[in-house]
Amino acid sequence: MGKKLARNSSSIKKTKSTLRSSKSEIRPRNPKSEVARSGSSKSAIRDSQSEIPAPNPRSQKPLVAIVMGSQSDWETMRSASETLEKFDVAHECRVISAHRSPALAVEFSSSAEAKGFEVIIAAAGGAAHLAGVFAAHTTLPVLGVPMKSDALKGLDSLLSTVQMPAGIPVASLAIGKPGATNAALFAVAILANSHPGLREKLWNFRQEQDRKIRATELA
Ligand code: RP5
Repeated sequence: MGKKLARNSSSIKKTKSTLRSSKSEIRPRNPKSEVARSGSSKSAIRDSQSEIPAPNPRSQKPLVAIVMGSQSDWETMRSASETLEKFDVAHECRVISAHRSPALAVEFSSSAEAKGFEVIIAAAGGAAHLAGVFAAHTTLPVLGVPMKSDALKGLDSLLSTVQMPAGIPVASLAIGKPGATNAALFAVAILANSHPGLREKLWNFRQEQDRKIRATELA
């Protein structure tokens, strides 16, 4: 791994111009202004850290949809949004429930590909059907994030998300924030297949993690 990272480091230097040109393909901008939400007014959203950010209509088309079953999932799923922002990946965040708004879940998932989304991240807790319902209505990759639940600490969400019957796949991540962060990183890895600048950013991210571990000294 060390060798591969070092090799990649030199290739990254060579491809800085590639990175610059690919930025436009992924997205210029204020990432906070590019995510969508459902709920109250824009000013209320700006005033509250707990609210899902409002969309900027002038922004580039989002490539990733982050959907979650409830507003209560946002505190966890914020990590997915923040991770995508680090990679300058345009995304949209929405509350959509497989149970409480089933028609909206079908409507959004069925039209996601036509709208230009390339990856769906779906988070839900308890009897967590959201990722499975989305996967049933689109052939886009669906990454499921099980939310930590009060009753069973997320084991219910994990099993509901991961145990998809053969034929309709959902890629299930870890319970809670680690899963939210990794779902975003996984989305970046998928997008990197068709957006080459992201491959370089992913390697930079890995190298930074590697550097931090090597520099860690225990007191
Ligand atoms: C699921 O039920 C949501 O994804 C959430 O994790 C869980 C609890 O929702 P609230 O009762 O907090 O709205 O649908």
